[in-house]
Amino acid sequence: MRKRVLLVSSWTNSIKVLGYYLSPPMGLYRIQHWLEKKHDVDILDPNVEDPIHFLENCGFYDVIGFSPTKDNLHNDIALIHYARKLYPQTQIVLGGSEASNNYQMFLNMDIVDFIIMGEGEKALEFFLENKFNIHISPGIMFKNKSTSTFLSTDELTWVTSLDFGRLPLKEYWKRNASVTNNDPLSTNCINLYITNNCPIGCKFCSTTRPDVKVVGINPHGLVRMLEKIMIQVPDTKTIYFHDDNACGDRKNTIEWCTEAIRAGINVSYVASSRIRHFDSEMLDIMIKAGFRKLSCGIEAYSDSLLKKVRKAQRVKDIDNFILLMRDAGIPVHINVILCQPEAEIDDVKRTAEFCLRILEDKRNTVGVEPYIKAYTGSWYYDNWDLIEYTYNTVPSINGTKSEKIRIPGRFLPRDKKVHHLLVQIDEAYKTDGFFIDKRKESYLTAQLSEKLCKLALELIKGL
Ligand code: B12
Repeated sequence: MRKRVLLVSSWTNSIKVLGYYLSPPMGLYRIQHWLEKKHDVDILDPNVEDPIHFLENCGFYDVIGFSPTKDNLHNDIALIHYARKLYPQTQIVLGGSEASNNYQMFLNMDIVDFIIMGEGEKALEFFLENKFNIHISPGIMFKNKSTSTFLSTDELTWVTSLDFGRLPLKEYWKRNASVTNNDPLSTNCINLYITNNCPIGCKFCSTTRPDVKVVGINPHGLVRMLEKIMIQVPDTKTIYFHDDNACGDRKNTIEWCTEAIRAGINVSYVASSRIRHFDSEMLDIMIKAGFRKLSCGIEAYSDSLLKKVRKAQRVKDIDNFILLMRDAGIPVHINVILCQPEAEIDDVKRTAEFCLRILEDKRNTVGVEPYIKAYTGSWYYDNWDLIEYTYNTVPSINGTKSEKIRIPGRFLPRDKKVHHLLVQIDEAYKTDGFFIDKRKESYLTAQLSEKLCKLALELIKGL
């Protein structure tokens, strides 16, 4: 029987976060696309449409699925309460990274009927068709991020090729441009995700799955999809592959880039991938296809810290990568985290100095986080004792319950000096005019990086 389903993305509800919020919820659009033939699925994106007004006027849905994120948990929970109040007969389900990893909290709050873990396409389809069978006694906990609902290469290829004309891209592009000052590679940019699963196992990551293989879209299918994007959304200037391992399959990357060159697709590409995925022959073809920047997680410029954090790369790999990119003439975006839980002061110093060297080439950008944000599902969340929590208030919507919820904020460093440095950086964020002004409005992490690295190095001198 056809069911009416509403999928709701995470509700930022803060002008300050719009800079981060650069993309429509591609995961939910993917599920909609997957279920289209069998069910009527609508998407509510609270960041472009007033969710309260929508819920009050949308009528009954058989199932409402929420996709909460940690940063917006208070708003997401408020909407869940309100949906429950308006439609007590509707089944409320949760999915996505936060729900899959923080399931215990949601179950304890007793606000949802089911939590659907992992990739949502097949799992939600089974759920809607009652192809699940739970006969367990009360009190039994059941956690199964089953790999049987993972998509295969062909399925991933099909489901990613959405009707792109349906996405509210123009609205996101407008906001994006105002935060990035029309930076060419962020203007009219579509974020895509062409692989799933990351097996690396970094201790700070909440989505890594060391037990599963990466599945990627097939090269021919990817080129057909790019052609489709350029027809459906002809203003597109850049396609940003946001994967952890977008170029991890060398053969596939060379194959699709070669085919895209032949097809004459006129768009720029940016991709995030590991620093060890590239070589000069591959880069040559990628650049000819239209790659204009590569983005990699460096995390720390220190072998001992990289080892501790289980990042499968060393300083020598980082140096090789930077040289390779310089020779190829392609700029990079790199991400690092300064005051990591297991960092010593020398690790922070080397990392900050490294960032400033990278920034000497003005085309490069660096995202510097002062600390590791705490997400459930990561190794640190399960194993680190120094976690700082914050409290947020779930707002009441037309009489629904308002309550305080405890959110994991960040992992604190063990080393006394690194901890002290972090406290001083916190202080500078509150007192230094540059940081105050920037953080007043929507901004990108990369816009603070140079100043933050210089500040850290200055403060380290005084420790
Ligand atoms: C691409 C990406 C972005 C892009 C685009 C985000 C977007 N709006 O789509 C950009 C760069 C903009 C971005 C920004 C941020 N991101 Co981000 N991002 C990702 C990344 C790498 C991939 C997400 C993605 O597109 N996956 C592909 C799609 C198809 O999958 P999906 O969205 O997960 O959806 C699938 C399943 O999760 C599931 N599902 C999802 N929702 C639901 C709901 C239901 C009902 C069901 C049944 C299933 C289901 O089914 C979907 C289809 O299979 C993930 C990490 C990862 N590897 O997943 C982090 C991730 C989602 N981001 C994260 C964070 C923290 C952020 C930022 C806050 C970072 C920051 N600056 O501080 C911002 C804020 C974004 C926001 N306000 O929501 C965290 C969220 C953690 C959490 N527990 O809340 C993640 C998990 C990374 C991490 N481990 O820390 N991000």
